[in-house]
Amino acid sequence: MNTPHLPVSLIGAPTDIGAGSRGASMGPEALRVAQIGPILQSHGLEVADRGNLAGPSNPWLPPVDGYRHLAEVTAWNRAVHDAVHAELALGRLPILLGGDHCLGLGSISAVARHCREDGKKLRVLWLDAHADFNTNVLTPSGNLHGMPVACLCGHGPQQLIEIGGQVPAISPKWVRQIGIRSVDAGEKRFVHQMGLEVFDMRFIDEHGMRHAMELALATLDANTHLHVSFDVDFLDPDIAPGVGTTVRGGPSYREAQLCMEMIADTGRLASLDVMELNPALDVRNQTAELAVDLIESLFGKSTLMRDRG
Ligand code: HAR
Ligand code: MN
Ligand code: MN
Ligand code: MN
Repeated sequence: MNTPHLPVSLIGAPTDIGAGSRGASMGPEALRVAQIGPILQSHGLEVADRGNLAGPSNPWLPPVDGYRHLAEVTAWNRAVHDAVHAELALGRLPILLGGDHCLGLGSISAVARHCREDGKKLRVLWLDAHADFNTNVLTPSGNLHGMPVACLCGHGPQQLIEIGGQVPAISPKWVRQIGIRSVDAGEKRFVHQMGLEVFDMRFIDEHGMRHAMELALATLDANTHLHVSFDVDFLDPDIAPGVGTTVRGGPSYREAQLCMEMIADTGRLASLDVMELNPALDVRNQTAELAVDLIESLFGKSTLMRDRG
């Protein structure tokens, strides 16, 4: 560890309420089986596992007005918001163990609220194959895990967009998306219209992960709270098969490590989501183990070459 870190709190959110396939509800336990807590402790971090949040079960119903399970998604996101905000208020670094990515809404709206209270600037890094910027009109599926970024920016159902106490919870200017390679047609127009900064796989192919991350991390200062929302489908499915919506052509193991290492180097990481891990689709928990390996790098486990006094 190069920089001392805030004490960490693990918060499990065992649900697949916003997803198009079942199984992300088992994500928190798979991350624990992969030793997320003890491994972070082995690097000198103080880690408290708060256990799992509770919420409604998945009724597996079709969309209504372009949303699947809106009432249940709202209940889960309120629980996530309250839990994440409580840890931040204690001066701790929350790690949300998903669960599907609809819960990024509750998590980041809590982070945004905390930043307003603390007078901090917020930067959100959204590591994902998908932009998650759909609305009920644009969505091809009705699955709310495809909509959290739009909801955070104020575009979504009232009961979701107001969870953090202010609408919109965040400005699109605070977001950097990395690894994007699957965006629906209407969603793509909306991403451009709202001016989201996207480092898609084409950009990473042409300019490299290093340059993408230099730009995504530019202009951070000592007063910036850095939030990472890590959708495990960010990774190439050859190395990370255990997700519900694989998209080929994602970052390699080394590209993903570099991404995490460059975030660690900023010393600004203050909250984290680990989302969309689906153990029902994994092979011998390898995707959970890979996620934990990358999280170690995110917290500053560095290679020998970089370990300078
Ligand atoms: N864009 C598609 C939709 O809205 C698929 C979204 C999949 N999202 C996630 N999270 N897996 O990134 O249905
Ligand atoms: Mn604080
Ligand atoms: Mn996502
Ligand atoms: Mn995704």
